Amino acid sequence: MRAQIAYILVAAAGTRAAKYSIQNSLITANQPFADAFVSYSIEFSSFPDFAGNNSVPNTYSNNLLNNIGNLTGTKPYIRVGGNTQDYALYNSSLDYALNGTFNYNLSSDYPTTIFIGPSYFESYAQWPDVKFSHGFNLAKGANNSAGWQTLLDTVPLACQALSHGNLYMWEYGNEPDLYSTSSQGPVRPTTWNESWYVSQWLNGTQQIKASLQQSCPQLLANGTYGYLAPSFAGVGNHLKLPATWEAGLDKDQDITLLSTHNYISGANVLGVTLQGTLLNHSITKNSVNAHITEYEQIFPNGSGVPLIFGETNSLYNEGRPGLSNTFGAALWGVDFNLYSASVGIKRVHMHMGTNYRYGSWQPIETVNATIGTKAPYYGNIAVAAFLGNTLKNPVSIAEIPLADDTESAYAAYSAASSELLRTMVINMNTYNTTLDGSGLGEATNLTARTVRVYTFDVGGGSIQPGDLVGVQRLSANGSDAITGITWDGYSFNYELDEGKPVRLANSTLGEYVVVKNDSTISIGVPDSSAAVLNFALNVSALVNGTGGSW
Ligand SMILES: *[C@@H]1O[C@H](CO)[C@@H](O)[C@H](O)[C@H]1NC(C)=O
Ligand SMILES: *[C@@H]1O[C@H](CO)[C@@H](O)[C@H](O)[C@H]1NC(C)=O
Ligand SMILES: *[C@@H]1O[C@H](CO)[C@@H](O)[C@H](O)[C@H]1NC(C)=O
Ligand SMILES: *[C@@H]1O[C@H](CO)[C@@H](O)[C@H](O)[C@H]1NC(C)=O
Ligand SMILES: *[C@@H]1O[C@H](CO)[C@@H](O)[C@H](O)[C@H]1NC(C)=O
Ligand SMILES: *[C@@H]1O[C@H](CO)[C@@H](O)[C@H](O)[C@H]1NC(C)=O
Ligand SMILES: *[C@@H]1O[C@H](CO)[C@@H](O)[C@H](O)[C@H]1NC(C)=O
Ligand SMILES: *[C@@H]1O[C@H](CO)[C@@H](O)[C@H](O)[C@H]1NC(C)=O
Ligand SMILES: *[C@@H]1O[C@H](CO)[C@@H](O)[C@H](O)[C@H]1NC(C)=O
Ligand SMILES: *[C@@H]1O[C@H](CO)[C@@H](O)[C@H](O)[C@H]1NC(C)=O
Ligand SMILES: *[C@@H]1O[C@H](CO)[C@@H](O)[C@H](O)[C@H]1NC(C)=O
Ligand SMILES: CC(=O)N[C@H]1CO[C@H](CO)[C@@H](O)[C@@H]1O
Repeated sequence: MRAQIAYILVAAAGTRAAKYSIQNSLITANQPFADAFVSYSIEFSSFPDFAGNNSVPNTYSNNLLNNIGNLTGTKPYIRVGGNTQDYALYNSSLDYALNGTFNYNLSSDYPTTIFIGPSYFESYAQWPDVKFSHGFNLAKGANNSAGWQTLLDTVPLACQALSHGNLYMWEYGNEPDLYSTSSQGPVRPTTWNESWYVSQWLNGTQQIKASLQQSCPQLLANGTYGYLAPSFAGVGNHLKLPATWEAGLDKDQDITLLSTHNYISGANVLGVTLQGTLLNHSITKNSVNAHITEYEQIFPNGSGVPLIFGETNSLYNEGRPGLSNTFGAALWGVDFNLYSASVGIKRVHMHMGTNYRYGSWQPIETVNATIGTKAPYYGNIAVAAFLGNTLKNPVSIAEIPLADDTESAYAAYSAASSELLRTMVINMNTYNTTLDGSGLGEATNLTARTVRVYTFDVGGGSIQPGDLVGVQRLSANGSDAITGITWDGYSFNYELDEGKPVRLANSTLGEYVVVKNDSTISIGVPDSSAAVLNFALNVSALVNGTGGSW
């Protein structure tokens, strides 16, 4: 699982006295999946909004997925699930996709009483070349006859919808570690424990398999059958992952991916701030590392069922406006995803739903939010571009340790040749440009924006003094910006070309730096922005204006 890379890099902050030296040590790098590291999780009740149906497909969402596919070689895999998968019952007479009823005492963001009709499954046909997991209802499925009947009724519908080479995996139950404690209402008594969960999970998944044998036997062939599980909400809840594994969760050897969920903190937790909570590298590391520590309790050698984040984002309870929807959250997303890759998380599904504050995009117009590409999406694009086309050239990602919590850096190496492909610096010092960081209006008392200079020693490999190295930037006016964000001069806004890439005329084209005689390379990175040194980019094409990085 771990590959050691013999590259030596020295990163020094040119504007400050601190010198980051990791000379004479090996960088530990990890290789994420070559397919779809950048993936999404879509709230079960919002899936029809995101994907559309046979009469009204959501082509805007598809354009945004194509952008990532064009960068990495694989469109994101979509996990359809979340809290609402465990509320959904099937109604064969319903002539539209989903009848959701809100109980504002429980949540104002998603319905907690849900019926789905046959047309719900049309949504799986709207995005070419995308693989999906479908989340079955365990909370009700293993609890009452209507729930069990829903399982029997929907396996044939889901498997037919996912019989076109578009099945990613199955899922049975969302965050069952919280079933007896859920703030949206407990669905199991306090005696709920690991072995009880395992017996219900095994019973239900055995039924799913039996139903597939009846309805879609081809989906039991050649390794297509498997689960992402147990989809626990986090580390240290009422049910524990190691004890669940010990209790025989994988007795049938059908768990293909060990899926766990993560949020850094909560939308309504007191004291949460952009700089103190999200744009803090140690907090991000600790949050991710807890899962690695837990995983190693099950697989001490780090090799076993691969570990993924099946659902994750910044702040649970759907994010907080002014934090989760800002450019700062996009920078957090880059740090979170690349750190995860560097410690062995194989794939990351960023969660979203209609009107969610942390969503990468809003798929339809509602009274609560305008349709459009949101700041976090630009972070997803930056991660995709940093990994590059991993189908053609799989990469290993290493964290380059820096001194401060407000900055981080990563290196991407070719997994095959160990050649250094790209380096990214994320400068997470906040910088406000709106009125008191509100996201609205313009600040009247702008201070100068600090540019920090980072120097890397790139000697010892194929990179030579005099080489031109392409620079790509993730930029916005400030960490509080919620619009006007660009990656490498491109906008993916809905208003411009329905989410397709549009190079802004006023953006810098073809920025590059030159490797110095001492084999170092320096790059200035403004506060609240990220920059990629792309050693694999054809800079002369850019300089001549004959090419673009897209
Ligand atoms: C991106 O990929 C899609 C689907 O493969 C393709 O139709 C589209 O032309 C590509 N767009 C760009 C800008 O490369
Ligand atoms: C099922 O759908 C039909 C048609 O819309 C409706 O009349 C019926 O009340 C629904 N049943 C439930 C349990 O919601
Ligand atoms: C398809 O989507 C449109 C737009 O959301 C909606 O009006 C229509 O009812 C949907 N059709 C079905 C069969 O769900
Ligand atoms: C939608 O669900 C609500 C709540 O269960 C129910 O009262 C209503 O009849 C349902 N509507 C349809 C068309 O099924
Ligand atoms: C919400 O809570 C209020 C106050 O406890 C209660 O009166 C009301 O019936 C609840 N609503 C629902 C839908 O449960
Ligand atoms: C599986 O669960 C269903 C529904 O709760 C139940 O009817 C059935 O007896 C269970 N089967 C086993 C083997 O426990
Ligand atoms: C069903 O849910 C109820 C309410 O939480 C609980 O008391 C009961 O034990 C559950 N039964 C099963 C089989 O999960
Ligand atoms: C969405 O808008 C409706 C209507 O204004 C409002 O009742 C509801 O609380 C809003 N939801 C959220 C999550 O803000
Ligand atoms: C502008 O100055 C005021 C008064 O000193 C201060 O309260 C506010 O936070 C400042 N705004 C920004 C964006 O720095
Ligand atoms: C930016 O604005 C936010 C919200 O008002 C504030 O908490 C933060 O301290 C400000 N940051 C800077 C660097 O001024
Ligand atoms: C660059 O162009 C875009 C799109 O036309 C515009 O929204 C933005 O304000 C411009 N930026 C600057 C710095 O002029
Ligand atoms: C992923 C894969 O190879 N799927 C194939 C499994 O086998 C069936 C038929 O047996 C094929 O249709 C699938 O394409």
